[in-house]
Amino acid sequence: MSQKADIALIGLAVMGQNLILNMDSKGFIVCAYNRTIEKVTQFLNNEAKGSNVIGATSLQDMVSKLRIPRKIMLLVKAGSAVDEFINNLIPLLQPGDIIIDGGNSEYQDTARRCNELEVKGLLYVGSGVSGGEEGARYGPSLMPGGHHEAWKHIQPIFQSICAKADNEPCCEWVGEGGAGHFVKMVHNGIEYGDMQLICEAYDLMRNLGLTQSEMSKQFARWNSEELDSFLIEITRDILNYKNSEGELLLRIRDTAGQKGTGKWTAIAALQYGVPVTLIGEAVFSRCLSALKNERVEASKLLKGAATKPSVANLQNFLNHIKHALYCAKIVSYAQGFMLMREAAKENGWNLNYGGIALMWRGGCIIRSAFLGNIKEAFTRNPQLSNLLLDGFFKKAIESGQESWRQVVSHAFMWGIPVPALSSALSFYDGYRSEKLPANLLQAQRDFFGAHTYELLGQEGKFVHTNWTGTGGNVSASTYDA
Ligand code: 2AM
Repeated sequence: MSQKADIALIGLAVMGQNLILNMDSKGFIVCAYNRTIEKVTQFLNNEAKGSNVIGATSLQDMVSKLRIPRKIMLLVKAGSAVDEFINNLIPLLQPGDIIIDGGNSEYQDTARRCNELEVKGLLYVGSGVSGGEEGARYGPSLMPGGHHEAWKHIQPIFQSICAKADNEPCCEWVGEGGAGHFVKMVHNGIEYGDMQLICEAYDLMRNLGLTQSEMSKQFARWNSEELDSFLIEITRDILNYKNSEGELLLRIRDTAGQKGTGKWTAIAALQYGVPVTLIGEAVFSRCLSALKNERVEASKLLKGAATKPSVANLQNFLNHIKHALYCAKIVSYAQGFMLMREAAKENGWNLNYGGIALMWRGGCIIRSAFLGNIKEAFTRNPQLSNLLLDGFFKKAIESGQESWRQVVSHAFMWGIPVPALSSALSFYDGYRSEKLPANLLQAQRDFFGAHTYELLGQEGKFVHTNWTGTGGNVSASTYDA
């Protein structure tokens, strides 16, 4: 009888194949399976040729080839395919066996599956996997959550195959239920935000007349400073990329889709009531970009600003753009962590925020030096309520905010859209405001709908005023006009 496999992996699309090869290269024996069985043979005869990977011809065959407790990882399309596999696996498994979903599942689905499998005595893990094809093969960022009992069984595999940053694994246990997939969702939302910020910086620079090669040089410089990150690095290379027809970027259509986890992050932000404005703007910017035909028509009809983009000292302004990008990025991450904190409170997750920063520090799309700074902030103060209050980031915004304000106000005067840079600045100004105009809002609500308001110094006591003298004195507690 040949050696039993350490883990099975179902789903031989690009992520699944690369994760298998990664596990194999770390000395684990992996059993590969796929709905379309021919793909197993194809994989064994090609990509996995010469490896220790074994194949399975059916789920029964796969289950029989696994060590106990069995560990089965799904990398199939999120949604019903995951439920189908789980349902087919249940009768084949024993209590204590572990099913892991490494796809981009919605965190509520993961929480539900955890509950369903718990009843059957099975352990369930929903794990975020980030880093794309390359990450999956050589070291992804992994964000596992679900039944904690499963962690000790999968930890050796997960922490061996994941990326390492500063010699530490970019994979830690995240929390109960859907916590792992929630954190992955926020990661993707932050990725949307980072990309939008970079696009806005690019838009400003091209409007100021910089060539692609000049912009590439700027990104190269920023990549050697505090903005050092994978997304800045690839932007540098994209701007430099030429094929036989010249610069490729110039010929790419300016429309983007937004159907994935970025949108879910914005939805979660609204559901939890957390002002994650930058990611929201990043999603909406994609929606606006998709209205290409309407924009083309509108561009012929609607006039913009009278002032043409130009600056007296270009080098100075480019430096302002860098600071604006950096300050807005701090706000975006602060907002993302605010969302995780609120979700943790509501779902009873004990999230380790420094650990999350470390998981994102390497392997994934948002990997950056900046996440090292966030990790350090949470090491300095594990109870840190908001990143903006950490000494390092507070100082960074103090030194960059004049530049940030210059950039946003110039962009407005020039008529260049900077929704992420500007909404982040408005958030910053709102967050640091002792007084916001919501007193007027409360008065308006009470005026037209008798919704009541609180008086300063009498918090918790709700009163109603008959503002016009003609309405009644009765307040409305349920009516929402
Ligand atoms: P396939 O090769 O048989 O299509 C990514 O699409 C992966 O998810 C592939 O391994 C694919 O299997 C699998 N997949 C997609 N939809 C599925 C479904 N409804 N049931 C099972 N596997 C599915």
